Amino acid sequence: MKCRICQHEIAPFMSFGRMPIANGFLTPEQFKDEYFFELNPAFCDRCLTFQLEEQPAPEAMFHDHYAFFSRTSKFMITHFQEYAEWVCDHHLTGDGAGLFVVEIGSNDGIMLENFAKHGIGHLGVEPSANVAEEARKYGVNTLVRFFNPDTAADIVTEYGQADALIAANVMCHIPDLNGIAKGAELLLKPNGVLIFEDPYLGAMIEKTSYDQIYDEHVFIFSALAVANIFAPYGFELIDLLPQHTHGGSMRYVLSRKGARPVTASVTEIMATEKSAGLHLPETYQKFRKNCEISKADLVSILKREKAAGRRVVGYGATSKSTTILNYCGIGPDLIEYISDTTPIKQHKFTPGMHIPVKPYQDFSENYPDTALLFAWNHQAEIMEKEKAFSAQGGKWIVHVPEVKVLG
Ligand code: DWN
Ligand code: SAH
Repeated sequence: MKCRICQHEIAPFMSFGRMPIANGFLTPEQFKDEYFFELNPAFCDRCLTFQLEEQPAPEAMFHDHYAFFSRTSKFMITHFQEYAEWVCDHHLTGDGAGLFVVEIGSNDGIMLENFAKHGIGHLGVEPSANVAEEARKYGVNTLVRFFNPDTAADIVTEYGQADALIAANVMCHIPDLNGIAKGAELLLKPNGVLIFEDPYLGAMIEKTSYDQIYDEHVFIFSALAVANIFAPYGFELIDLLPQHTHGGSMRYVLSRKGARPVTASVTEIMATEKSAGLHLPETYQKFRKNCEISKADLVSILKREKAAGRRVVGYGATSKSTTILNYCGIGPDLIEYISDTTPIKQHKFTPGMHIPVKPYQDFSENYPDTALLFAWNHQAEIMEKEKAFSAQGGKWIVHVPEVKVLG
C-alpha cells in the first residue's frame, strides 16, 4: 500500500480482521446486506503517520442517519464550552463583530452553540444531515456538506475568509487531508488559525486503547505526523495542548509559517513522542502484542462470568465497541445487550456481532451482575451517575489501560 500522506510504500503491521461500519447499527432485515472491510492499521516510517490501509467511502459512514450525537455526554458539553472560550480568549481579537469561525464536523452544534450564543459569525460544515438538523435547534448555522477545497471556495464566496477554522474529533476521519490543507489555505485570512483536536496516538499506544481504531478513524495523529502533513501547504504547528477527552487527546494549533509565535510546548511534546518511540516501527509491533494480550484477557473474563451464571451487559454502544466485539469475537452469548441513551441506536443490533441495543431504562430498572464499560472514556461521568448500581454490588469490567474488574 502507499502512505496516504507521502506516497511512501508501506505495509500494515497487523490486522483486526473483518469489520463492519462502526456506527452501522442495524435491524435483522439488514443483516444479510451488511458491509464489511479489513481493518488493517499501518505506520509510515517516513512521514510518521498512523493510518488505515482500507476505509469505507465517507458517504457510507456519514449520511442522514448517522448514529453519533455529540451531546450524549454532559462532560463533553462542558468541554466544548471551555474549548470555545479558549479559542475566543487566545486566538480571536475584537469584540465579536466581524469575526468569522468555521467548524468542520460540527455535528449537533455542541461547540458552535457557544459562538452562536455570543453573536459571533460562525458556520458549521457537517455532512450528516440528521445531526446538522439538531444543531439548527441551537441557533447554529450549518451547511450540510463534506469539507473540501470546493466547499471552502464556496464559503469564501458567500461569507468571506475566516479568522479560525476549528474542529474536534473529525480531522482523523478525513482520508484526503491534502484537500483539508488546501481548503484551509483558501478559507483562512493571512493571520488565520487552524485548530483541531483528536484522539492522541501517544495515549493509544500507552493504554493499548486499540478500540480507537475503526473505520471512521483513518488516522491516529501524533504531533510529529501533524507537522509533516501540513508543512507542504505552508502551515506550521504553533501550539500543542494535551486533553483528557476521549481517553487522551491532543489539540493542535497551526498558522501560516512565520505568521504567529511558536510556543515551547511544540518542541517539548515532539521530544516526548520520540522518547516514547512513536517514530519507530518496533513500537507498533509491541502494540500489536499488547492488543493480543488485551483480547485474550477480556474474552477470558467474559467466559468466566458466563460460567459463573452471571449476567453481563455492555454500557454505551460506542463506535469503539465495534472494534472490540468483532476483533474479540464477542456476541450475544457473552453479552446480553448493550445499554445506550441514543434513541437512533436503541432497538437495533450492533454492527457485525448483532448484540441487541436497549434503552437505558432496561439497565436501570433491572441491574445485571456486571457491566462492561464500552464508554470507558466517559468513566468519571458514568461512575458518578451509576453509584446505585455499584452500591448494590454491581461490578464493572474495563479494558483500558488493562483488562480488569472493578467493584
Ligand atoms: O470520533 C468520534 C467520537 C467523538 O464520537 C466519532 N467517530 C464517533 C464517536 O465515537 P464513540 O461512539 O466511541 O463516542 P463516545 O462518546 O464514547 O460514545 C458514547 C456512547 O455511549 C454514546 O452512544 C452515548 C452512550 N452513553 C450512554 O449510554 N450513557 C454515554 C454516556 C456518557 C452515558 O452516560
Ligand atoms: N465534533 C463532534 C463530532 C465528531 S464525530 C465531536 O467532537 O463530538 C465526526 C463528525 O464529523 C460527524 O458528525 C461526521 O458527519 C463529520 N464529518 C466526517 N467527515 C467530514 C468532512 N469531510 N467534513 C465535515 N465533517 C465531516
